[in-house]
This record gives sequence, C-alpha cells and structure tokens, in this order.
Amino acid sequence: MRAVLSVGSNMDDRVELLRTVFRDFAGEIVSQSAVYSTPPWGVEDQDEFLNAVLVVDVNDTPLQLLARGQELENQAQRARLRRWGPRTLDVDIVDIEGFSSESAELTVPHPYAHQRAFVLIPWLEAHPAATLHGKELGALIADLDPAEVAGVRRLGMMEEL
Ligand code: PH2
Ligand code: MG
Ligand code: MG
Repeated sequence: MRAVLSVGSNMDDRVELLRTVFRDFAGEIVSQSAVYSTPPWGVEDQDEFLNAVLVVDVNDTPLQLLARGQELENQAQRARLRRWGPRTLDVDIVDIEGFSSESAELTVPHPYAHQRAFVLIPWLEAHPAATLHGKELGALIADLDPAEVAGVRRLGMMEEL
C-alpha cells in the first residue's frame, strides 16, 4: 500500500523528532521532501513548525499505518495540550493510493490537506505528479493565501540537517 505521510514538530529538538519517523520508515520510503520551516497554522502564538512529507510503500493496512504513526508520537512523549497547539511530533496520513475513509478513527484523504501550504508544498516536492481530490498540487497551492505560501521555507534534506 502506498501512502503519503505529513510529519510535523514544533517542540524540543524538532529535527531529531522528525528523524525518528524517517528512521522508522527507512526501508519503505519511496520519496521524501526536504524539511521545511513553516509558520504555525490555526493557533498562531506558538513556535514555528518543521514539516516534511514522506511517500511510503508499506505492508500495513490503513489502521496499522495509523497505529505506527501514533506509536512514534507516543515515543516522542506527545502531549495533546490543545487543538492545533504545540506538539513534539505529529504523524498524519495525508493520502493512501486507491483508498478513502471517513471512519471515526481515520479520515483519508486528510480533511485539511488541500488547504495547508505546510503539507502541499513538501508533498509537491516529494511527488510532483501527485493529485488530491482530482487536482494537481500546484493548482491547490495557487489557490492558497500567497502570504501563507511565502512563509514556508525549505531548510534542506533530512540527511543534511
Ligand atoms: N499542525 C497542526 C496545527 N498547525 N502548523 C504548521 N505549520 N505545521 C503543522 O504541522 C501544524 C500546524 C495540527 O496538527
Ligand atoms: Mg496534524
Ligand atoms: Mg495528527
């Protein structure tokens, strides 16, 4: 099963926390974006996030993949302080090829991915031909607030950080 993961962190050692996800999926990564610095979305009085996107090929069901992400979040001592608030590590399933779901546990594609520059810009880098809801990622990015797009800064590949 091929899936697109968005990872984010805005607490503690953000690069090392994101690296735990890159390590866990090391043998399963098909392509990866650079790590980006992104202004906090939703709750603005918090630190900048680091975000990246991984395209992975896994021998998991969607719920098994969700559980793997949650396990990594737990290992990062993730505390849910408030909605959209600070977090040590967030592992979100953005999309799964040939699969969609609106169950209580899992919504795929991710319900907000098409509106988030911090997801779309790294995803476009990892997979330029990708589409979401039948639209090219570049077209979705063009519909966003230009200030939000401009705030997303490419830092470099994980291996170089
Ligand atoms: N995640 C959120 C809320 N806001 N902002 C940025 N820049 N990056 C995120 O990953 C992020 C966010 C909830 O998961
Ligand atoms: Mg999230
Ligand atoms: Mg999440």
